[in-house]
Amino acid sequence: MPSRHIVLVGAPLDCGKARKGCLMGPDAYRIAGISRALTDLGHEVSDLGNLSPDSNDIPEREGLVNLSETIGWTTALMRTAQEAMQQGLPIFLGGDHALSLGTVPGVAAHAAQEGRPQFVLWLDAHSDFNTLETTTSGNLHGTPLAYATGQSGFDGFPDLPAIVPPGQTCIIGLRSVDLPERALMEQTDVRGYDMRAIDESGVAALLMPFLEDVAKAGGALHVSLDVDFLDPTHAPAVGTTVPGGATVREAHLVMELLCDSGLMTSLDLVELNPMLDERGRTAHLMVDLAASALGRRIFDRPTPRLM
Ligand code: B3U
Ligand code: MN
Ligand code: MN
Repeated sequence: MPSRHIVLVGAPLDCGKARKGCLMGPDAYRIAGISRALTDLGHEVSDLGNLSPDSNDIPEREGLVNLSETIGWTTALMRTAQEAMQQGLPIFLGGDHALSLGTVPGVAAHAAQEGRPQFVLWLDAHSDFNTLETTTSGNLHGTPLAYATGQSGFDGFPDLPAIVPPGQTCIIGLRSVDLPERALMEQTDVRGYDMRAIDESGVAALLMPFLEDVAKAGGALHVSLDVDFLDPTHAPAVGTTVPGGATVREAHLVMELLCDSGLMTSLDLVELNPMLDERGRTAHLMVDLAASALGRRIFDRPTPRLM
């Protein structure tokens, strides 16, 4: 893969749910050696350090967890994501998945300026397709994909600088979806693949048609990797473990195919809770996956045609 300028952006946000610990995520990735892993692959790496949320006077709303702080992170991350896209390929080090309320609209705004369609690959046990109206937990880390695709029900959040059309998103790894978010998803043409689909056809057969669509459209591709995409036996450091997730190899294959495609333009690493880790193994696995997406491999060889 050609050498890239990779911009690390620490976003220690922990407001998207009640259980604390994700704020230590960015430092865990640094200690697990993310910069070194990427410079060893020939990339130039800049670390912008850790961001803080904007302040605002938005009142809290009953039934929603940390609304004001989440909106403060959203506005800060939208701005920073758009700026970081001008410098290179940003990797947003979370932080819980509420981070993507800011990163996805921010990168999409940059793509719109360049006249390119923005695509999003969501690797997650959950669809994160709740709105402020449908969420029963009140946890806003369960909402970013609905927000970024322009669903209604986000009163108080900033107007989107650019909407990602649902048909330009693909979710892989699903095994926990609430009924109202499923109903909302089904009204759209978002592509959602559950674990059964991976079992039946293999992850490559699900991913490749999506990547071909991105390539044909000349699109930008944002990848949002939630730790719980992985099976908790391999990645225990996450608050919401759901058994039956992706294996280490399935996750690496996704990253290797992304690398071969040359299409990825930005990446979120989210939901790592170092308090729940075992000797740093989840942080190291996430760093290894990022390295696979950016060129780490045993042999150089062409991607076989899968269809
Ligand atoms: N859909 C549920 C559960 C959930 C979503 N994302 C995570 N958990 N990590 C909710 O609370 O919205
Ligand atoms: Mn998620
Ligand atoms: Mn999840």
